Amino acid sequence: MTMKERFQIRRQAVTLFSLFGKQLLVPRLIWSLVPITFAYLFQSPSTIGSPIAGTQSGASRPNVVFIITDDQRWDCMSCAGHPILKTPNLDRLAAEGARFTNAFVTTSLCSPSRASFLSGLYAHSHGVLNNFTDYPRDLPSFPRRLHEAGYHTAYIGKWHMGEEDDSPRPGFDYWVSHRGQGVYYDNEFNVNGKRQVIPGYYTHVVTEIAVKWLRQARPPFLLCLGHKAPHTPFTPEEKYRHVYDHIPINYPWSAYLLEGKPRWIHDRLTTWHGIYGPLFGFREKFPDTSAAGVVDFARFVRSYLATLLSVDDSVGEIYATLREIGELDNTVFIFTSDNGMLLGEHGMTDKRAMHEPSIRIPLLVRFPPVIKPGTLVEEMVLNIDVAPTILDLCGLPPLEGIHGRSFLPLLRGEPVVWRDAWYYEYNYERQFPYTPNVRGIRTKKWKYIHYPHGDGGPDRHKAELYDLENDPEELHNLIDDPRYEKVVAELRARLLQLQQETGALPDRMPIDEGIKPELPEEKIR
Ligand SMILES: [Ca+2]
Repeated sequence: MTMKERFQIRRQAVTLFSLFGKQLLVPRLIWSLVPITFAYLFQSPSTIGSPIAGTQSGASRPNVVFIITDDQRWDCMSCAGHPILKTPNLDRLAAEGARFTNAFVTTSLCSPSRASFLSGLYAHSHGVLNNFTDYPRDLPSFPRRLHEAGYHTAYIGKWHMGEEDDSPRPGFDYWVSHRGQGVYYDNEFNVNGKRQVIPGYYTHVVTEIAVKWLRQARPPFLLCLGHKAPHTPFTPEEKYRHVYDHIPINYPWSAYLLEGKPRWIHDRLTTWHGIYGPLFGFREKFPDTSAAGVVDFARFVRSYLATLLSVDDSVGEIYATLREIGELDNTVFIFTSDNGMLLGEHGMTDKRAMHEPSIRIPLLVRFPPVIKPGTLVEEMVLNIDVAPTILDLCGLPPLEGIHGRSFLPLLRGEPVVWRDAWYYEYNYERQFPYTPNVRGIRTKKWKYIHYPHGDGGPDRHKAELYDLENDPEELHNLIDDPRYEKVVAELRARLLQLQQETGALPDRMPIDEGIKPELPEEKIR
């Protein structure tokens, strides 16, 4: 029996079981026997009597490699058409698997998004609403579900939920991570409970640890690999430090076209998160609104891009290791990022806002038994969909009561009715007073964003409306145009409906204390 056939049998068994057993609480032992029983029922006559490889040990389930970068834009891969970057290893994943052209995060901020990836829940439900809150110890996650099903599990690299705690988290047999953001060189890691500084460049250090772990991992295994790159302060490794020095880089056009935009976007220009501000340390004298100041901005962008070359090398090493240990095609290989990054669009740096470069993420999935090479998925998928998809691919029961949805049918290329709208949320942070509270809805054609004050009263910032089909760069805010009143009313009603459906009401959020020029504390930058 081929891998693909075995996979289909398990899928059928699980689907059938879920029809009858969805509402039942089934002890884990019984659950583990059900797929075996159904698998026998669904075997072709020629295979009945021969053992199904690994059904008792779970060894026939696919492995999972989940690689997550930090702040990588959706277009920062050559397969996504980036004009400068060359990422042959990411391109190979896309060529041999699926690339999602419309993948988004429901909150464009590190910790809330990471918790959504793990749990399948919106931030208002998992409770990780800022970068200082840890993932709740009692909240189910896809790694824990895999661990409970017998997977050998590892978390290696940036975790970044909870600023102070680096101790091993539940659900992982092997743990190598650290507090907060970490540093690019000679980072201190907590290795299974013991702190040690590991010399070298972060991307390579975590890759080397991951490669070692993979060589001794017992299938089925789950490797979560969290990169620091390309997060600020962008620090390329030495060999790539000057690779883009010759590339001319300017402020994007949209930075000059702020007419019609809400006032807070103008106010942000000279802050920590604006193009005329300190650029995360790349500009010494600020604010600098002069044309000559673009020199600092160009260094900033080049450094960001160059950190991704090491990430691409890392993906190549993980790929080669999987092939070397004979597990490449039996591994669900996922590559993504926790959020995007504005590189000057609308005068913004950073993420948090609901504009496209912030909320879009790269998403690649390679798994030959299910996915045809070169698959392109255009439907709108979200970070909350990843956990249910992984469990679905592994033939495991879904996490209960989550918001995300398995996109396995999209990977298979099956016709399926998919979401046509989704809800976005971000809460104002006193530590980073450069973005208001954000609530919004995105459909294929429209995006409506508004900025509640947080006291339940009327909004104090202008809202935004974009026709994404005709204005994908979000240059023309249509909110003041009376021709779109009906569209806005419909989008507002749909937004409320989505909030109701995801349990986001009553909608609690901090009070917006305004956009401020002050810099964030050094240790949380
Ligand atoms: Ca991030």
